[in-house]
Parts: sequence; structure tokens; C-alpha cells
Amino acid sequence: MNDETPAQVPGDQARPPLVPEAEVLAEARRRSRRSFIGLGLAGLAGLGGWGWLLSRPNDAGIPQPLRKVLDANSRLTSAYYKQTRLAPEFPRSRARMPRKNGKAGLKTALDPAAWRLQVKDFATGRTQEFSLADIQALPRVEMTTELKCIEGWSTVVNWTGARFSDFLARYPLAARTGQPADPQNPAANLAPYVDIRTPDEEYFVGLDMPSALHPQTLLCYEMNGQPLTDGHGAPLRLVTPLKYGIKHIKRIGSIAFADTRPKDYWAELGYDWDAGH
Ligand SMILES: Nc1nc2c(c(=O)[nH]1)N[C@H]1C(S)=C(S)[C@@H](COP(=O)(O)O)O[C@H]1N2
Ligand SMILES: [Mo]
Repeated sequence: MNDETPAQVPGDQARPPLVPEAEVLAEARRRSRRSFIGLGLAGLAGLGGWGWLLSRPNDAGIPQPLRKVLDANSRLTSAYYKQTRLAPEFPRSRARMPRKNGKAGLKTALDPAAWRLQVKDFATGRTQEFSLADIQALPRVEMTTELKCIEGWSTVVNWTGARFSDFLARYPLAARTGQPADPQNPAANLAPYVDIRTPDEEYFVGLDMPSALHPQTLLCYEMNGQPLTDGHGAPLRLVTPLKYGIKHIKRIGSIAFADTRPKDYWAELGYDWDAGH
């Protein structure tokens, strides 16, 4: 996902065709520019903002459509921005191993072969299991971005994984109706929040859906070209480079969707729930 790095990586031939990175990123950049020019309603409609807007919980009842639009619009502004801004990318050669930081949820031994990702379908409440191979069968995405810890250090890391948005496009588990997401309007009809936990539930992260659908939010299984090690969150972790490290949950065990903001390990300890930077 960097101009200086080929999108194709060794060993990639047998995998499904890559999503054309250049196209996705060019579109995201166009959107970012537009968001600076001004949040026109036409722009929102084009992005699927209306569907998102209309799917948001309605606090004050329905009577005044205009007021509803204005309120929702102001809430959407920040979500829209998050979805379209991109974290800077770096040449692959800049990547280093970050320190192993944070062991919550990683203290017991994990058998990677027995591991399954448990995802609770928002519409039915049923849990569906995924193996690592299922995640690796999704389009493989590589990016070199900065991991920033709230404690003040940061490291450029090369990550490989599947976009969370590709996961939800393939498995529409966040949809209220259970229907596949409309590609023209991906956020319509989706749960507004995602709740991700380690298998033992000691560590847990909440994300808003626009952040989860951001093109750089990955379900990550490789770090600097190697499978994740235990300390860095094997077999699967989250990477979302517009946010601090606290949101990059290691050793994902379960994912669920919610109408209200899920609890978050560091937010409970007083940090900002969004943890963007
Ligand atoms: N399960 C789990 N994930 C976690 C943490 C943790 O304590 N437990 N710490 C977070 C913090 S604060 C940071 S900075 C990053 C660090 O990732 P790294 O150990 O791969 O460098 O992991 C995040 N993910
Ligand atoms: Mo951190």
C-alpha cells in the first residue's frame, strides 16, 4: 500500500487477486480532499453517508426530519473524516520490530492449531467460527505504517493481513438483516460498533464502525514478513494505524457487534475511547 513498495509480495501467487490498492487509495485520497473542501450533502450521499446516517440510533424520536439530519450530520462528520483520512505509509525498508508491549489477555498458552475466531452474527446472535486459513483466504493486504504507543514510543512496522472491511463484505455478520452490504453504501444497515476481545476476555477493544471499515484497519497475521509471534498477538491481531497502539488488540478471540459503545480496556482506565491520533 505504499507507492515505493510493490503490492505483490512473494508467495502471493496462489492467493485470491489483490484488491487494486492504487484504486482504493486514490479514491480515499479524493474523498479526503473533498472532506477538506467541505462536507457537502452530495458528498455524504456519494460515500454512503446517508445510509449510515439513517441507520444511526435516533435519540430524540423522529418528529423533525430536518433536525434529525442536522444532529446526525454533526455526529457523522467525525466518522466521515476517520473513514477517509489515511495514515502515512513508509518504505518497507524502514520497518523494524516493535517492543512487545502489553500482555493482558496473552498470559495463558495458546494452541494456534486449535484457535478459532468466534464472530457473533449481529442479526441472529449465532456464533460463527473462522480458522486462520479462512482469514488468510481473504485478499491479502500489506502496508508499512507507524505503530504509536500512547506511552510515547513509535515504530514503523510492515503488516500483512485482511481488511476488516473485506471480512465483513465476505461475511455480512454486522448487518441487521443478514444481507450482504451494498458496495455503494457499505455502512448502511450495519451495527455502529464492534467489540473485540482476547479469548480469555482480559483485554477488549471497542471500535466505531467507520474506523473498523477504514481501508487500513486489518485483521493482521504477519509482522515484517513473518507470522505473528505470541508476544505480538499470534495468530491474529488488529492493526488500525490512525489510532494508538492500545486499540491494536493482540490475540483476537472473539468479535461481536453492538448498538452502543462497547467497553474498552484502556477507556475504562481513563484513556480516550476513540484513541485516535
Ligand atoms: N491483548 C492485548 N493486546 C494489546 C495490548 C495488551 O496488553 N493486550 N497492549 C496494546 C498496546 S498498549 C500496544 S502499544 C500494542 C503493542 O503491540 P506490540 O506488542 O506488538 O508492539 O499492543 C496493544 N494490544
Ligand atoms: Mo501502548
